[in-house]
Amino acid sequence: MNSLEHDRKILQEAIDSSRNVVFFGGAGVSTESGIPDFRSKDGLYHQKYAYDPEEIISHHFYEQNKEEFFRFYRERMLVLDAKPNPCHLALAELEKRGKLSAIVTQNIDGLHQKAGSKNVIELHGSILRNYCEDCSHFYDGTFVKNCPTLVPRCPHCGGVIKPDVVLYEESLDVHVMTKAMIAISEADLLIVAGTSLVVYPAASFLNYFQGRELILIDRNPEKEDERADLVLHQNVGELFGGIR
Ligand code: CNA
Repeated sequence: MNSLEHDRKILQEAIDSSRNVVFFGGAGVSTESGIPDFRSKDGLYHQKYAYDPEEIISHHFYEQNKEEFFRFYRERMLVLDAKPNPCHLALAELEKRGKLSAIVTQNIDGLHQKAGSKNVIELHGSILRNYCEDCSHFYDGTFVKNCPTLVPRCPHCGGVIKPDVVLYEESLDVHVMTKAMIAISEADLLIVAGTSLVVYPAASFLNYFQGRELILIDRNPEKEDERADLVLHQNVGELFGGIR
């Protein structure tokens, strides 16, 4: 048995012996769907860009430099054609079987819902939802993608259409945070995958876990966390292929 099969067997056993699994994920969950993460070698933070990407996706930059914000957002973040990978699909199946109660995600790509998951708690919002800043009219991701102007404008009132994505310096929705805390605090198995756990307050939600086992999955062989009972260094999509 190779190390991938070995780790998959351990993960399957942990899932089988749990009654309430919660999955806490980050950008690494979608890299195998072709969406780059932030901090890996080939992530967005290491690609050359006119401004530091971490600054571009901050509230003050959005307010002061909408054209540059939307240039970056459209080129690098507004990905609408990606497909769920085996991790997204296996999690949807686990939910259907009543094993998994919630996915808490930092991702904004909507891939868990595309895979069929229902209880997806999106800490940082979604590129699929967009609102006019003036009249609050709702627009989907395709509308923004196809908008003829670089800065998307509301056809009703001319206001700027802002993605429903939490930028740096912005607060998380209190209702969403509460749901995440409750889900994590009620889990007996928490699977944390594909996240560098450096974005707060999202990363701090792991502190609400009081269950039996915390498993950390990351492809980076150096990634560890003292809270984890078990660390699996695998590609999360590959690892979840075959999990049921
Ligand atoms: P991050 O800081 O880029 O960390 C990603 C982590 O995932 C790293 O530890 C990688 O080693 C690991 N990783 C990458 N690919 C895999 C893989 N295939 N299998 C296992 N591990 C892998 O991203 P975080 O999620 O920690 O940071 C939070 C930010 C990233 C949130 O605000 C997101 O909105 C934002 N983000 C989201 C997306 C998306 O929605 N798909 C994409 C890029 C960034």
